[in-house]
Amino acid sequence: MPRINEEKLRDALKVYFIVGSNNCVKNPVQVVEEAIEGGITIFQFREKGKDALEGHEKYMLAKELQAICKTKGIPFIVNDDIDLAIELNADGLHIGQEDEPVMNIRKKIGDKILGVSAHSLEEAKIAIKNGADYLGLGPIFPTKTKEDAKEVRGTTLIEELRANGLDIPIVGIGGITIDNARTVMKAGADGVAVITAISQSEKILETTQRLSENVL
Ligand code: TZP
Ligand code: MG
Repeated sequence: MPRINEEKLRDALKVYFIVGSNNCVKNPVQVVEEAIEGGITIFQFREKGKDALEGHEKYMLAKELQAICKTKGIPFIVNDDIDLAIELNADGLHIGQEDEPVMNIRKKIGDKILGVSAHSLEEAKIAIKNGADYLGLGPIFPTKTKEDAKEVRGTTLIEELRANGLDIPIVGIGGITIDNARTVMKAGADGVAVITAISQSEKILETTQRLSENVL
């Protein structure tokens, strides 16, 4: 399979739901099913932090969520865990600046979708040069989900990248909700990545529908 077409990826990134079992109030399988029903366009398995599953349990949940995504045609991306992404033959991998260099990862995963978190114009340029398919920029707004999150930047970095002619697909992340999603899109993002807004919602389906309406 060749690398994903940029325009196809841009479309897929619009409503990017990220979750791990420890972000959910309900059963994560049910959460993901409802989110898909509500209109998410891409999914990331991020089993990380306090109370995260490990080993076989992590693998089994990933496999189950991947199967659900597959039947609904939703790309399944794995956060950080390159071995898991390869073992499951996931659609892609998302890495941060503290992970292995982008160039090495690109060699290991071949044509899978590769997302990279970046926090400056310089990091963005390096990630693009070394094979990133899309960038995650954030935290845009305050978030409680990521303990080691960098300083809140608002939409300034998205704007800076676009002003410098970088047209790589971009998702904003961090504290994004139904109410502020449009601001992120207007700044030049192709999509919004959310954990809490969907996973902690009492009405996941409805929340996801409303979020989609604000970004599509
Ligand atoms: N990276 C930057 S902020 C963040 C990650 C993984 C957490 C996003 O979670 P939430 O709950 O949507 O703010
Ligand atoms: Mg990481």
